[in-house]
Amino acid sequence: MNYELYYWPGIQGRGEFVRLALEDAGTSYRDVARSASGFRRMISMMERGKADRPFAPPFLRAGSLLIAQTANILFYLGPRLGLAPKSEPGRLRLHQLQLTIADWLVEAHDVHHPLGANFYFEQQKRAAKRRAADFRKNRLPKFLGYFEGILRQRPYRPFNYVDLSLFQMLEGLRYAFPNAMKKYEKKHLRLVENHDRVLARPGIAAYLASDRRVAFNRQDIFRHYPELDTEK
Ligand SMILES: N[C@@H](CCC(=O)N[C@@H](CS)C(=O)NCC(=O)O)C(=O)O
Repeated sequence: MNYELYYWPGIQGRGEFVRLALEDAGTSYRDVARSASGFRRMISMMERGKADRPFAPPFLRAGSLLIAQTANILFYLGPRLGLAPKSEPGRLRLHQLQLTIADWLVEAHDVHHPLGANFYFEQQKRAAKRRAADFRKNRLPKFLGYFEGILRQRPYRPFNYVDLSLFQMLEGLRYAFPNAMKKYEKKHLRLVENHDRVLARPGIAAYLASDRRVAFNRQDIFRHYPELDTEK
């Protein structure tokens, strides 16, 4: 299958959750919008007046299928890449976890843009500080604790795309909230262990060392603003 991934160039964003699955499996794919002509194609695919046009990237072209929504793309790719069970209960279970990760990701984003994505960070800094304090104190440990518990209950489960996404969540959270994460990681050792296990996978190690892995930056979903990672 010739997979074509469509996602904004210059950031990891939600595209990264799909990229990690493709890279881990060693599947060849094209990151279409990283070329100027591919970028224009991505925009035109969203603008066309077709009922099945995607609302937003990432989306994946797989033969005649055009699949949008990160969790939906992984639901499709999982069994094909050997990163999900083939049984319906197993697939639904993973999909449920992936959708919970999607919720978590939105909250991590909304810390720096609590009023809305169309306002600059500087225009919503005060609200962002309040939101960040609540995120660090309540929401972050709640999500971490939930997934720590999941990993603890099923230590010998087959490796899957949720493990890759949890790796990415830790990567992003460590970048955005280094102080908070330093504290929390001590209590969430299964998540740290999962992160290290993913790092050691050959496909992922090769990907992270390549120029295909874009560095985190302040255009991305995870952003580091020191004032959002401090008690004061
Ligand atoms: N729930 C969707 C969200 C897609 C999404 O919000 N994509 C962002 C980039 S990461 C975007 O381009 N949004 C444009 C918009 O919302 O107008 C998913 O998980 O794929």
